[in-house]
Amino acid sequence: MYAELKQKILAASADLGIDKIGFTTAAPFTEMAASLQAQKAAGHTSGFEHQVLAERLYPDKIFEQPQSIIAIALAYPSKIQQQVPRNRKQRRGNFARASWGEDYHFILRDKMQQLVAFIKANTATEARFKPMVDTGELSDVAVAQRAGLGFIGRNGLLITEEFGSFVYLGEIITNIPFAPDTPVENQCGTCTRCVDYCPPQALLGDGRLNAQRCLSYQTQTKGAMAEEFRPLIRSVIYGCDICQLVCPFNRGKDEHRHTRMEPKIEEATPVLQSMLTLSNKEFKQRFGRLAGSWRGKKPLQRNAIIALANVKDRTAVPILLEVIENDPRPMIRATAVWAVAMLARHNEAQLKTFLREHQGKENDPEVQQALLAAITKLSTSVANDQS
Ligand code: B12
Ligand code: SF4
Ligand code: SF4
Repeated sequence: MYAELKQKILAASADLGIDKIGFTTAAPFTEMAASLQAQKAAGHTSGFEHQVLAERLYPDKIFEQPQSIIAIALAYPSKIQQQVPRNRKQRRGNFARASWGEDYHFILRDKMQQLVAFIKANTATEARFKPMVDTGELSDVAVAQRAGLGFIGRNGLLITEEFGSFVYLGEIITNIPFAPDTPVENQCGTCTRCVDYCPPQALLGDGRLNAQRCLSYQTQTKGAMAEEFRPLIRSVIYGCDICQLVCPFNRGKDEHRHTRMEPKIEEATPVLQSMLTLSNKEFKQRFGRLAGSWRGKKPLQRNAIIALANVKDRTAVPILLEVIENDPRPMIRATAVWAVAMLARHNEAQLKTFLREHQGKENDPEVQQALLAAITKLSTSVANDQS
C-alpha cells in the first residue's frame, strides 16, 4: 500500500526541487552512541549539536510511534558564476559555500513543508510528520547515510554520487511505514586527502573530528580567536571548505539548481574594510539572510580584522586604528591591535607611538595585554631591523 505512495513521492520530489530523497526505518541509531559519548568526553564537540544524547539516538523519544524517516538532500553551488572584482586596495573576504545565497535552513524547511503537503494530499492515513534540518535532534549525516543518499567520508560529511558533499541535508520523521532504502558504504578507500590538507589537523581520520580545532567552528565563536588559528583562516570569515575542496568526489561538482542559493558577490565575498564599522541595522540589511550571520556581527567583524592581517592589506591600518580608538567591544579592539602589529612594517615607529599612547587610555585587561604583545613585537622587529 505504501509502496505506491513511495513511488509517487519519488516522482513528485524532483518536481518539488528535491535533488535526492531516500527512506530509512525509525530504528535507533545505537551504532553512534559510543562515538557521540566518546567525542563529548574528549572535548571534541562544538556545543552546536543537540545536547540530549538519547534524543539523538532514539527517534521514539522525539516522535510518538515513528515508523520511518524520509531523508532529503539539496545540491548547492561550489563556484560563483560572476566575475568577482579584484582591487588591491579593497581586499575581499569569503563566506564558505554553506553560507552562499539565502540561509539554507529556510529553503529546506520550505521544501519539506511542500513534501509533507504532497504526502498528506495523497494518503488517507492519519499521517504525522516532524521535519528537521541542522538544528533538529538527529544527526543529519547518519540519517542520510542509512537512507541511502550517500556515504560518510573521512571528513565526516555525507558524500553523494551525483553532487559530492556539496549538499544540504534534512529529514522528516513520520508514522507512515515506508520501506527502507539500502545504506551506502564508505568509499574513501586509501584516500586521506581531507585529513592531510586540514590546516589545523582537526580530522581524526575515521569520519570524526575535533570540532574545537575545526576552522569552521573557530570562525563561529564569540570570544577572541586563539592566535594559532588566525593565520589558518586566511581570508575566509565564515566556515571552511578545505576538506571538501580537496575531496576527489567533489571534482567538477558545481550545481546551480536553486536560484535562492545563488551567491551575491557583495554578500559572499564582502570588501573586508567595509565590515568593520557596520551598524546593527546595516549588518542585518547586508548579511541578515545568510546562514553565516546566525552568530551576529561580532564574530564576522573579528574574522574580517584577522583576514585583513592575513591578506596583508596595509591600506586597512587607518581604519584599524579607528577601531582601536572607538569600538566599544574589547575583543574587537584587542584583535585590531594584533592586526596592526601584523601589518606594521619594521620601522613604523608612528604605530608604536600610537599604541603606547593608547595604553594610557585603555581600561580593559584583554586589550592591555594585546597592546603589550603588539608593542613588544614592533620593538623586536625594529631591533632586528637595526642589527
Ligand atoms: C555541530 C555541527 C558542526 C560542528 C561540528 C561538526 C561535526 N562534524 O561534528 C562544526 C561547527 C565544526 C561544523 C562544521 C561544518 N558543518 Co556542520 N553540522 C553540525 C551539526 C549541527 C551536528 C553534527 C553532529 O552531530 N556532530 C556530532 C559529533 C559528536 O560527531 P561524531 O561523534 O564525530 O559523529 C560523526 C561520526 O560518528 C560519523 N558517523 C555517524 N554515523 C556514522 C555511520 C558511519 C557508517 C560512519 C562511517 C560514520 C558515522 O558522522 C558523525 C558526524 O560527523 C550538523 C547537523 C545535524 N543536526 O546533524 C551539521 C552538518 C553536519 N554540517 C554541515 C556542514 C555543511 C558543515 C561545514 C561544511 C560548513 C562549512 N563550510 O564550514 C563544516 C564541515 C566540517 C566537518 N568536516 O565536519 C552539513 C553537512 C552536509 C553534508 N553533506 O554532510 C550538516 C549535516 C548540516 C545540514 N543539515 O546540512 N558543523
Ligand atoms: S572544515 Fe576546515 S578545519 Fe574543519 S575539518 Fe574541514 S578542513 Fe579541517
Ligand atoms: S578527501 Fe578522500 S578521504 Fe576525505 S572524504 Fe574525500 S575521498 Fe574520503
